[in-house]
Amino acid sequence: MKILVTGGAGFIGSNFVFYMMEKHPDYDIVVLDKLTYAGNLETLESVMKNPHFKFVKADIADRDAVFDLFEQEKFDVVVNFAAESHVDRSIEDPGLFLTTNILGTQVLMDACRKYGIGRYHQVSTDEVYGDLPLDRTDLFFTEETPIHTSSPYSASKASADLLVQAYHRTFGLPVTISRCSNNYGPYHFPEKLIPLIISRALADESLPVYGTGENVRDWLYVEDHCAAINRILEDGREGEVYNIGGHNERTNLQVVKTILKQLGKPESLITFVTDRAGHDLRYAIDPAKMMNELGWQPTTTFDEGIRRTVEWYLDNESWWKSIISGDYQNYYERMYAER
Ligand code: NAD
Ligand code: TDX
Repeated sequence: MKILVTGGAGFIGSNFVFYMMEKHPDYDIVVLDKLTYAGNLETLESVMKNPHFKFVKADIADRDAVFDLFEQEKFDVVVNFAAESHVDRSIEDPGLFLTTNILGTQVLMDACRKYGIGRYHQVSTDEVYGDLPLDRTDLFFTEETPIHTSSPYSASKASADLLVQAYHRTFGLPVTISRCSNNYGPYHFPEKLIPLIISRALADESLPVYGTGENVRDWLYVEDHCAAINRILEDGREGEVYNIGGHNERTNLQVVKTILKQLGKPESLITFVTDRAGHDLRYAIDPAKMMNELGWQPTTTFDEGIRRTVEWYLDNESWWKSIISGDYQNYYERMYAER
């Protein structure tokens, strides 16, 4: 079995590589990653020398590079994590989100059509469903909830999902799509809420909370997301969408206060700042299909997951400090300049 993991130098992609290499040590895994600001090759250092692992630096929207790789490697499965993933950046500059998230997806699927594939899996997000009201805690996103996007990021992810479904219907491409809630855990880039709060609190810096901090996110420990994708690859039905989430809803303020408590830092660090434009109020996933059809269950509670995550950031200061200082961006040149 040979799997192409795009975006494997990012947060969830790298955790997926580690999960799969442990679960299926005989699988061959090729990571294709452009190493944007969000990709960090140091994250993959522990698997770099494994004979079942290979890293390729390329852009999923670069048709020639992608087609060359498919011709050489003959993949059985593609899992597409590669994306511009930060909502705030999509508000600053939407263009790159459209190129990578939509056109990049098209290039990968065109390569699958030309060279053949057992399964193309698109890693999507619950943000394609828009948001739910704060005062209707009885409502959840199901796979039938209409697409209704808020940010350029979510619009680009939803566009890609529609294209994936069109390639299934029109060309018979064997696809699956997963839509997961907010992930957290090791190797999360420190621009996102949880790692941003941990790293800034450790430096006794102010903690920016958007608006009133009452917006709700549904948090899932990253390893549970990886396990769910593995189950979809094993037994998921072609053409289907699977929602992934673990019923761990928290307001942003609750999340920030939980982290401060664990770190023994004062709540006076919290600073309310101007709200995000178009800020989604509440995300909440109904994961019944994953559970009933594929027998998947999340295994990490929020309390346990956040404890492990904070510990990981305490134990791996060099990883996130080199990101904050910008040093990690020279890593590829340092490692590969002579090769
Ligand atoms: P991330 O930003 O940490 O990583 C993205 C990776 O993709 C990086 O390694 C980056 O270098 C790479 N990349 C970006 N553009 C590329 C391109 N044009 N060609 C090749 N590689 C490129 O993102 P993440 O949080 O790990 O998210 C991974 C996927 O999961 C994304 O598709 C995202 O939409 C989805 N998702 C994320 C979450 C979450 O909470 N983080 C939740 C649900 C779904
Ligand atoms: O400084 C901050 N202060 C703040 O209050 C940041 C960075 C965020 N927030 C709020 C905005 C959100 O309500 O915290 C919440 C979480 O924000 P992000 O970490 O930026 O995540 P979110 O916008 O919810 O999107 C994430 O989950 C879905 C990922 O980044 C997406 O890639 C994924 O699809």
